[in-house]
Amino acid sequence: MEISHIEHIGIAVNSLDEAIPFYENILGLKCYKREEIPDQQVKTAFFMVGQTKIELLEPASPDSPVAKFIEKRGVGIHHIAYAVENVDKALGELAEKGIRLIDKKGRKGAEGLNIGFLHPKATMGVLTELCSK
Ligand code: CMX
Repeated sequence: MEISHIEHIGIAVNSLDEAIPFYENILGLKCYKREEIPDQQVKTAFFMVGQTKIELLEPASPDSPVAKFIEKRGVGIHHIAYAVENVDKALGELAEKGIRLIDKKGRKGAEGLNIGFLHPKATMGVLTELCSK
């Protein structure tokens, strides 16, 4: 598996409407897209920083994994996503190495990317995502 760059950093927030003005007016970044991902119960907002994105995540329902995360740990960095050539292949290689995975196969994430999560227990507590186009 070869990682080319950090594709995005996911940050859990209570409200996109409240968080976006900080990123735009204080950090000077531009929110280029908002997207809801119904099967993961999150609403997202994206900012480009070089070749890496900041992805704000607002829970779309009280049962959302992001709502559970905020309840347990508060708002803040939720996950780091690395870009790879082929998520399914990378997940297969990790499974062969005995790494605990959340997703055995890629699924559809934001921006039409194929994504898969590694279990935070296998990654020293950092929820880690792999993505490919
Ligand atoms: N960082 C670190 N640890 C985390 C974590 C996070 N973001 N989220 C959960 N955990 C920990 C939990 O605290 C829990 O630990 P304990 O067993 O010690 O209590 C453990 O991981 C399992 O968590 P869980 O919520 O009980 O497990 P689930 O299998 O239900 O969910 C997870 C796992 C991480 C995939 C889910 O909580 C999640 O966050 N899904 C991702 C949602 C998301 O971000 N979607 C948007 C993606 C869009 C995109 O990037 O394209």
